[in-house]
Amino acid sequence: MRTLIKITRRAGLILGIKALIAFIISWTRPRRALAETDYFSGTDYVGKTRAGPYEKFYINYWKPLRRIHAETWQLEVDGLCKNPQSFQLSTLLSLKARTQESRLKCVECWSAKAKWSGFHFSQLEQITNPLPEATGILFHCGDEYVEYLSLESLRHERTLLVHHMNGEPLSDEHGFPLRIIIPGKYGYKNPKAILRMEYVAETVSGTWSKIGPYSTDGTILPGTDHPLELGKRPHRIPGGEIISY
Ligand SMILES: Nc1nc2c(c(=O)[nH]1)N[C@H]1C(S)=C(S)[C@@H](COP(=O)(O)O)O[C@H]1N2
Ligand SMILES: [Mo]
Repeated sequence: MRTLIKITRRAGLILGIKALIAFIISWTRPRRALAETDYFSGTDYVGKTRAGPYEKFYINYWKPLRRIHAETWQLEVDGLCKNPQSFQLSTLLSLKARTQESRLKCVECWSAKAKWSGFHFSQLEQITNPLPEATGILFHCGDEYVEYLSLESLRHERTLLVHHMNGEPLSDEHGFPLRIIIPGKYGYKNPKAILRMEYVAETVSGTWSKIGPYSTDGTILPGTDHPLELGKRPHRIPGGEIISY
């Protein structure tokens, strides 16, 4: 009888220890996952602004953006690809880079020019290897902005994944740590503060083309532009990338 009590006690103790271990694992797991995806500083926001130093290059954020921490941020590339990857900023900064000048043209009339430095999408594509059914990428941004670009437009020679603007790392306002610059398309097709690039099989209407009467494709149309650094004087544009001023 005594040995039986001893045995059940021991079994009880083992069970108790096992339950405790399971509890500790379940408690630490979600916390670890949370730490991995918490890119933000938590309290300090960047909003939409057109005043002061931003008079010559407006800032557009759909929702206030919590500032992104360089140390915890990783670019997630996943979805329909053979080799989903997380990239640290230092890895992206070590990719072969290029600098080009181009004008960012917002569909709401204004435009502004800058020198952008970054790398071509083909370098990420070679590593992540999209599946044949992938047609484009859905960009998920820090302010919950979502935008889609076809693989064809991402492969365009002028498209850049940008980390520097005018020789400085991107400011939080202009999309730190990584944004797209695609000069032939309106600003809304140039997502900023990118967190995740998801290979998808279908064209998706992004945040802006859902809010306003704007095309999903976003190619700049013939019309009138009001460049900020040229006193907003009206300039006729033929459509596509603005190259004449
Ligand atoms: N994450 C994010 N990216 C974004 C936007 C936004 O609201 N959120 N606005 C877009 C629009 S409409 C424009 S015109 C450009 C403006 O870029 P800028 O703020 O660097 O001038 O950012 C684009 N990228
Ligand atoms: Mo815009």
